[in-house]
Amino acid sequence: MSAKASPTAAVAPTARHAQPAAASAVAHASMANAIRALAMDAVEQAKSGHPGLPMGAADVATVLFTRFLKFDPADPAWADRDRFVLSAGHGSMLLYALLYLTGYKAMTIDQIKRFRQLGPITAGHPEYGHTPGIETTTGPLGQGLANAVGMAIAERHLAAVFGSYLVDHKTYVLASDGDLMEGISQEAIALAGHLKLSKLIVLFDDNGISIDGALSLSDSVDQVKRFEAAGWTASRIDGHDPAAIAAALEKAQSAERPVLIACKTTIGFGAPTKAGKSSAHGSPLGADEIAGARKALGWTHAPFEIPADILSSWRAAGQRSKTAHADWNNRLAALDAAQRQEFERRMRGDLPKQALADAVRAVKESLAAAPKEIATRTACEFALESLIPALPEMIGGSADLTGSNNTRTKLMKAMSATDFSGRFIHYGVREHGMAAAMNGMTLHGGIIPYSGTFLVFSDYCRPAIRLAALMGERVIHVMTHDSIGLGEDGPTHQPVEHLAALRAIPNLLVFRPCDAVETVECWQLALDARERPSVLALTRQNLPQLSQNFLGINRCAAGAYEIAAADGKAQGKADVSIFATGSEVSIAVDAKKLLSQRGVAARVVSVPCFELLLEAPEAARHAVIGAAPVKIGVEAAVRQGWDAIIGSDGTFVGMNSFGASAPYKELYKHFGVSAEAIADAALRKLGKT
Ligand SMILES: Cc1ncc(C[n+]2csc(CCOP(=O)(O)OP(=O)(O)O)c2C)c(N)n1
Repeated sequence: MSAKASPTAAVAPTARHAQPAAASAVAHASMANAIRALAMDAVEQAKSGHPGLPMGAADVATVLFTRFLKFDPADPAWADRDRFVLSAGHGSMLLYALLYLTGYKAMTIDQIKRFRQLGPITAGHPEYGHTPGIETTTGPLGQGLANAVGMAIAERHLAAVFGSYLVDHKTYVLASDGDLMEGISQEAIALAGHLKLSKLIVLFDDNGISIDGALSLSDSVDQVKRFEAAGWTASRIDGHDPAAIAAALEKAQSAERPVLIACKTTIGFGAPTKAGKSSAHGSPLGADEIAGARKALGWTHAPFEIPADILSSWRAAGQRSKTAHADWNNRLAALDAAQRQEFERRMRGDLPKQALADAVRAVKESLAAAPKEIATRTACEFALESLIPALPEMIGGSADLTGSNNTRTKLMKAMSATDFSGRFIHYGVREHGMAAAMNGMTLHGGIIPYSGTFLVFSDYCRPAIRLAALMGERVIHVMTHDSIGLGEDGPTHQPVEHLAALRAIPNLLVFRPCDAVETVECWQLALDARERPSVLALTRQNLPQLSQNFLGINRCAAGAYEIAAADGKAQGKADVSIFATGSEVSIAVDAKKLLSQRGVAARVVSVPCFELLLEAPEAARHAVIGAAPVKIGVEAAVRQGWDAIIGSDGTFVGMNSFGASAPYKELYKHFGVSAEAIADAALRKLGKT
């Protein structure tokens, strides 16, 4: 136990910005010990979990939740609540205990007793959407911190748009050594420092212990200096001294930069032999150790029993922001109806349906009137020119590839530390931090973020994309230079396995449009997918516009559709079905012509989205896949995943090695992704060569 720690220390007098502590005589230590007891007892009962962090961070959390955090357990979705992110998600019992103690209805003592079992809302790591009051799913270290940066950006942007009258809250993070060791943390803190996100406050659980033992085994970073170097205000305090915690939080309330408070704590605080050791990190303490901890903490109560006076003090803390919430409701109600409805619409995540439909229609009409032979990345910019004014909630960006990704339209202003109303974020070369910040923006609400990078760098942000899919979040990643078609940059920049790898993530939509019309249709589908993230894989090279007539319907919605019918054959009677995506669809159409010259009737199916096709009802799926004796898949990428469409006996024309550096037309020839190769493969299969 820390020398300065005192299990009976009382809360310091209320400071200037802090809201009053619960009106009770219960000492701070008893309230913090309630967290410790619940954590050690729940982990013991589950025979699994992490008691060390909740026991160590209990003092910090108690001061934050009883005196600073603006929240209302009766309305976990209150738009202007402070956000609290437990980035060190393995310490989930800290958060579950806080939710129970402060009175979130769904978090009953029974849920705590069934920690980590199948069914209850107390999963191993906190999950967004699974448990009311959980702001984000954490587990992979560093993600929560980067999510919080996105939440803080969202707050600043919405405050700039709607006024601090309506949007004025803080984002608090509890981060551990592991969070700060992960590379993503550097991207996140650099971006936050650059943007001077002054309402972001990180409480670092500075316990010097990780799983392998003392942090000194692997780390010697001075975190205070590191954060200061990134433009933060940083300080070090005793994380078991409630007065010091309150004073630091108090100071943070009026900071002009993001704030790091490194709170020196003892992991497993109170445990007689395991405190301060990695043995307290991630396993039950055991009956003897728990008995010893109860003694040291002066906690005489039975497991899961919180004495009425302590519980009622905690519940009172949960009521602290009632007035602030009621005042905010009144301010919202006093707004003029149009502004209120717009704010509420955005926070619900509803699209402006008519405006979106009109924007998509305008793009499609324009493309029908004057077809464009352009790259799909350019088509994306063309679509965005209409979408951005129609959907004010869209915030774009790029990881330092703005000119290549075409994600910034001419009218978009960049967001900066002095002007948060801008709708384009220069994320810097920080793909992982970008994707995680985007998750945070969506979780905050009121924003639909989209990004830009090269498809090959999806590897650099995959963990955040996976979490967006797990959480069911609408974030849209524009990923250009989507194949060997990028040409001379060579194999390091040419994605080959990335489409397959992204398609393997459940709940993610991977779009690969074949022309300008499909590009705007895919954008529409990505925006409509309220609970799914999307990737738009777009080309660097120009492509012909295959659909030249205006069609009101969105053909990509089916995931696949026949873009060129077999000559002279009834539907479903083709000799060959060629399935292709993106830039390979026009190549497939050329192959169909070659086959026609040889008397072979081939049809071409464009497959802009595997997931939508494979999720379609069986009859619809069978209708579009058809029963041609020869099925060929064409994609300048690996075959993995294609068997679901062409069958294991199907023929695949694509890549089975990395790319090479050359002008893209030569590369297509070199790797055999060509109309001739497709036609030859079909003829061979038909026995016609
Ligand atoms: C990306 C990632 N890598 C590894 C882990 C597994 N893991 C969980 S906690 C932890 C480190 C624990 O040290 P610290 O973050 O200081 O937490 P504390 O011991 O203080 O609870 C690790 C490696 C993880 N959750 N996420």
